[in-house]
Amino acid sequence: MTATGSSAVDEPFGDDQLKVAVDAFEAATSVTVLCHVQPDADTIGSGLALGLALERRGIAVQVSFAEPDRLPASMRDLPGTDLLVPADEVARAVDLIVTVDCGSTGRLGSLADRLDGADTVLVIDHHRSNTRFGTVNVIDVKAESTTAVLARIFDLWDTEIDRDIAHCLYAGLVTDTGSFRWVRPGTHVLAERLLATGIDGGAIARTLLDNHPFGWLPMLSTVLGSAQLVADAHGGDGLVYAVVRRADVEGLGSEEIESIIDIVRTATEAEVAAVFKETEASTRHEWAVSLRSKNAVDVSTVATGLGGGGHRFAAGYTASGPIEDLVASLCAALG
Ligand SMILES: [Mn+2]
Repeated sequence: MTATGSSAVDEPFGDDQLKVAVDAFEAATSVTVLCHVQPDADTIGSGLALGLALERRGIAVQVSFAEPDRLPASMRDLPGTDLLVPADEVARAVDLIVTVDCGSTGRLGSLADRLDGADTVLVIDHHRSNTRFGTVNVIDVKAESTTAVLARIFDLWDTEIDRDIAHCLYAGLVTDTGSFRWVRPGTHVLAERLLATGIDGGAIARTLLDNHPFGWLPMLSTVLGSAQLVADAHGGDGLVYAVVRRADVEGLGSEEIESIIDIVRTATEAEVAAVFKETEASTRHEWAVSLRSKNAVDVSTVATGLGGGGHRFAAGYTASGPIEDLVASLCAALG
């Protein structure tokens, strides 16, 4: 398998590297767009925006993700959700599979088996840890979101970013930038362009980010009560962590669980924040771990070393065992 279109981490990402995506779209008559498991608004926003663009060109397209069975509630208002198909209905053979916001084949879950049935696999992403598993890879590790990468591809492809597509792209941009906290030159230019289509940026952000059932509040009380500070972690820079057991979050959705890290990471005394989330297989003590850092630590490297991946300041991995052991492993990995 020959990979093309990859970029080294510190090289500027040019139109020539994006053009390979346009070439792949123009050569295809049937396309599957795959989003990652436990989808967030960047992977779904990317999947639906691309699905809408392909559909308008008359190209047969399915958009899907392996799990859970239903789209998280906060994303059900996004345009293009009629393009979503259940995982077991995803075609076995197509010209082109496009994965969006997926750093590795593991992020595809049970749908990873579809990769073998495609002539071309195009990986569009911005994760630093991306394993470049496509036959064509368009991975801009400096991009704010995968939707920001797609916006540039659409321009090269002469695809109009209308209100529906802008809504999907903005969904990924506003969430992956943490409501425009993590930005770079050009981020607000893209945001302005999307807003100028007439989308309601305030409503989109509120729906995706500031919208929790009442049960979120007592859950936070319990979970934040578990928070611990390891002041001497990473040479005294500090680690703060909290533990989320299944019982704490019963009846709540993924958006509620994923919001916890954004509160934990605000502790002034800690450079690194972790949230240990107990997964379904609780008897085996299995955990999904979210990591965040502020400045000095590249948690993408830390998470990759522990079997996961992500971005410089936001990453994750899975592990099993008692919490004390997981904290010890994490502290050892932080050095
Ligand atoms: Mn993303």
